[in-house]
Amino acid sequence: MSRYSIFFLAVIFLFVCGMVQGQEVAIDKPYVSDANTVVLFHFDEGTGQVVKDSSGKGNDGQLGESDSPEDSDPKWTDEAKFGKALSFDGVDDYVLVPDSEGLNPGTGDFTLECWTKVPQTPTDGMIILKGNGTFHDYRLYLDKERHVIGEIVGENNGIWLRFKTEESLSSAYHHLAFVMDRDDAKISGVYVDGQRVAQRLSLSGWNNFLDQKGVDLSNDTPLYLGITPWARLSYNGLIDELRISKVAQKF
Ligand SMILES: [Ca+2]
Ligand SMILES: [Ca+2]
Ligand SMILES: [Ca+2]
Repeated sequence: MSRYSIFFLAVIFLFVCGMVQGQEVAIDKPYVSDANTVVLFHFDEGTGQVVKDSSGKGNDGQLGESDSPEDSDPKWTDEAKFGKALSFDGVDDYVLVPDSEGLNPGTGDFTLECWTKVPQTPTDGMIILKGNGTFHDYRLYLDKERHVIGEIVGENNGIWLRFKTEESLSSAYHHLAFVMDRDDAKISGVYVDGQRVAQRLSLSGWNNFLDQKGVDLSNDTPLYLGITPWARLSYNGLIDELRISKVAQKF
């Protein structure tokens, strides 16, 4: 094999490694869909009952309980990170995305991301959730002190893994991400504005981070944005640019 062939193969190898591990992604502009994107919302419609999935995977969402105007619809707003965004009232607003295979990461890596702006009054609530609270869920949410929490649930609701930031979120627009590299506790965690900030890893039912490896995070519930349906716990804040990817994203 010639030196050039070896060089060429090495370039291909590095390129493929990059694809598998995820390219570094920019957060200072609207997301662009790539091979790892399973759903992508720009929330730029500004009107109507549908949030359009720009990933090409057909995971469109609906405002509130039905496709009619109602109390549970979040409101369109110009107070966006890019273009338009959705405002959730902290009472009953949510977006529902029907279950699809692509929204289940299975045993693989994944990343949940969005931009959000919250009031400085105590607030908590779900931002991104797929699951029913009892098994194989993934979640990104805030607690009452505006700590950001990324969580997965195992075989039952007593088995879970949780990353929780130590700092409260300020009232500016922030980029949040929950990255799960199923093999690596140092890459996994909550990212704020592209930085893996100080946070605590808690486990219940698992003894260490790697115990969750191989657990299939698949369920048949819808994807919910802005609400914990069994508790009717609604998010109080603005959400813009939301993406789920089947890769541990790098920022
Ligand atoms: Ca509706
Ligand atoms: Ca409402
Ligand atoms: Ca937008």
